[in-house]
Amino acid sequence: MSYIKEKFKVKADELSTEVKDLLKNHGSKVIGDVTIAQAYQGMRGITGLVTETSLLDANEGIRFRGYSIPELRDNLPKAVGGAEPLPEGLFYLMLMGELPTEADVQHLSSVWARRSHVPNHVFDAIEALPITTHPMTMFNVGIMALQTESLFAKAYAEGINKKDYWSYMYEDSMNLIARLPRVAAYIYRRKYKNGQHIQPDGLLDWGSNFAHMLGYDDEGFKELMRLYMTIHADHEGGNVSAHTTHLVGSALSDAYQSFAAGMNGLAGPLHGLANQEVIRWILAMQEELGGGTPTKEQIEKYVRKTLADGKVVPGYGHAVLRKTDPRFTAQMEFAKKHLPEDELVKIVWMVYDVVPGVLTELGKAKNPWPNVDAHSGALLVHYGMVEYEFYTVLFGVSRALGVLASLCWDRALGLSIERPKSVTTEWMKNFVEGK
Ligand code: NMX
Ligand code: MLT
Repeated sequence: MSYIKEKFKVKADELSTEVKDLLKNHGSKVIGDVTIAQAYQGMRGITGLVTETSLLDANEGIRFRGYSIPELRDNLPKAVGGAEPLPEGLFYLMLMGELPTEADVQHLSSVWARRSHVPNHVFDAIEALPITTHPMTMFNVGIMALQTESLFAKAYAEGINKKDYWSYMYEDSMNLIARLPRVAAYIYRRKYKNGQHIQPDGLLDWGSNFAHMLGYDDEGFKELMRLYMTIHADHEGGNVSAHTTHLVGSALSDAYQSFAAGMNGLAGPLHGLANQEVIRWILAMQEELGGGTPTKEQIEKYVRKTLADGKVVPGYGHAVLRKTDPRFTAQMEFAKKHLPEDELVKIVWMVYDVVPGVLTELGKAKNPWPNVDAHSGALLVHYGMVEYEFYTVLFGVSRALGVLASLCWDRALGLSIERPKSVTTEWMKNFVEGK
């Protein structure tokens, strides 16, 4: 057993004992009430899930195992000559609950490089789809085709003790994380670069190898990928992709099936697809205005038109956050350092000056501030990745780090199949009338 797996097992056994004690001594303590509004309106604010990897504060934003994004940028190991955290380090932190050493991160880089082989039938499955297929659909077909490799599914079919589920989930999760960049890069090169594929470079770290296979060997893009893969990885357990992965996993579906389910959620425009929508929205605005950089007045007019047309302003608002997303701020800082004169980035910043005021004035959106998706596309366009339909696949590769670390914990803690109670509107009416 690898030393990381052994260490995880020790930590998991410790936490399992604590959870058993919690349940035995305090299992019936009430942690919240549920209102009728919450039942109809997306269960907002209901505390009903346990996710170890990260925790979201409405005003401060995400903390991964207690570390904010600025703290991660300071404290996680970096590539030689680089300034952004290596995503391997974030995965280690989420899995283990403690910061990795440089050696831990190097170990993970080489383990993932060794496990990154993708069987040919996965590429064949992607090739069978029309070239016009959305990259997120190709991504999910690729993930589902990889399911043939699930060690958990094989072991379960042969009959294993439930005490060992975690071990197979761990192996599947590590293999899937190792393979995803290759699948994603294959999709990108197939759809946008005439199928001219680029072989992996096993000596690179996970993020920069991904950049390399996509066809971007520029050091700036590699740094962006490391930052991107780190900040999109997790957003506590209730967001659609994390919750779906956990929910499907609770049925003992394997890592491939559970993650694919989560990715179908990420593909929705109110969730991860918003990052493509932001760039599409800005390009449409530019086109309508005849190109170039719009003025703030023109942006405001376009925002009001978007709202009047019954559409959302992509990249703004959030179900939980009530301030500017620190993931937006991290990307803004990256842009200020690496590409302060970029025209599209400047438009993103002008939009930031305008949209919160308009949304606040209209008073409907509970959070007028930008989320992570408001900035990411402009950075990618700067380095030449203009194919915005692909952006959510990048988000998905990153999100694997958080949701798969969580699935390892779900199995290690032996969490139950998820099955909340539902009621009908008839039931609600009777309840209100005291029947
Ligand atoms: N533009 C226009 N209207 C908005 C926006 C926005 N950006 N954000 C919220 N509203 C509306 C919302 O549609 C709702 O209207 P109605 O009552 O007619 O249904 C009203 O304001 C109240 O919504 P909230 O309670 O503030 O937001 P909710 O928690 O329901 O939804 C989002 C959160 C993120 C889905 C919503 O803010 C939104 O649609 N934003 C734009 C899409 C986006 O950027 N999504 C990405 C989120 C981050 N991610 O990657 O997942
Ligand atoms: C996420 O990263 O998952 C999004 O910000 C959505 C959320 O947290 O609900």
